[in-house]
Amino acid sequence: MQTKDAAEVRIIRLLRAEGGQAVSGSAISASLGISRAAVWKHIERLRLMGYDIDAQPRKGYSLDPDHSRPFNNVEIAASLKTSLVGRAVYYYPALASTNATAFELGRANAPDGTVVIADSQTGGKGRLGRRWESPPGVNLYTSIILRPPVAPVLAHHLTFVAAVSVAGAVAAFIGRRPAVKWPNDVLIDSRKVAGILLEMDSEPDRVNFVVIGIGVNANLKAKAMPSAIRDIATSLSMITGHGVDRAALACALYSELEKWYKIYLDGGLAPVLEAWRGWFASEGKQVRVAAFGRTIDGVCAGVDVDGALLVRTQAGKVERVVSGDVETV
Ligand code: BT5
Repeated sequence: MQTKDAAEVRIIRLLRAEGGQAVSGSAISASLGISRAAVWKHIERLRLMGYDIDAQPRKGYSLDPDHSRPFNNVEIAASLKTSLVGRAVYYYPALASTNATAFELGRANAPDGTVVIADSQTGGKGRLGRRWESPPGVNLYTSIILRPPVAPVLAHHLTFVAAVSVAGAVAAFIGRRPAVKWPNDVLIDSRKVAGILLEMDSEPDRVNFVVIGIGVNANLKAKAMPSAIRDIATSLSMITGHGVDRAALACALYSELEKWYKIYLDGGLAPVLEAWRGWFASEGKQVRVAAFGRTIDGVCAGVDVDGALLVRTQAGKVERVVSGDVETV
């Protein structure tokens, strides 16, 4: 686990601030309040984590600014601009599911805003027992623990908080606007680039915590795409034609999430839904909804104040859908 205040995170920040110039061991030790031997130990560990740190006698340590940045919890904690989301960062090379690990951490009283990240998942989960393809080395798989002071029946609001956050972060990386599909997909050119899975631990009238699981296809290449999603998925790099720094993507996502979570806590769902509608592309379109073994065909009439999907059927009746899968037809 890393936090913004951990020694290795502070060393990376210090070295980065010098833009490749050397910082003496004694300056680092004074700044962090630790011995020079301890500084050396941390530098050794950082090198093992993939940081290209040079040590020169009498000059000190420097970090090559042009070297590609590794993807780990030090890098994420060092780049964070948030105060709540990411206050504790857990990184793992491989997990069954970041949501499952976040759930365990939540039960063990991990603080509000704790995040879990994995480079790969062996059992990445979608909704309703579906699978989230999670190959190593390319994408972002992260889960965020939040402890909102809301009743369990309102916890699904956080799906919308997450969706506007993911859409905002994705837009910043590709330089154009993605679309959100009700309730939880982010699409570019009708292909899925990100998915959101909300899980919660609650008592009858109180949410203990929610886990917001987010998967974003970042550097997945068309050729490497698992066959199950080849025809329906895309990635940020497929859209932009260049690679994405996953630590920067994670931090952009955490900043957006912190911003929208605060807006939700201060103003309720209304301002979040207003933003969400701005990304929603299905209103006025012919849709087919599969919900609880039932199929509803009709024209999408938007979402109501609680985020439920409204579908006007041919008979003129407006159906209200709280959970299901929507296809535009
Ligand atoms: C979702 O479910 O879209 C929620 C996905 C959440 C994944 C994150 S990763 C971090 C965290 N830890 C987890 O274990 N999960 C969360 P759903 O709406 O049910 O969509 C699942 C469907 O999306 C699958 O049936 C596939 O059709 C498609 N799919 C699977 N993997 C994909 C991928 N990498 N990119 C795009 N589409 C994918």
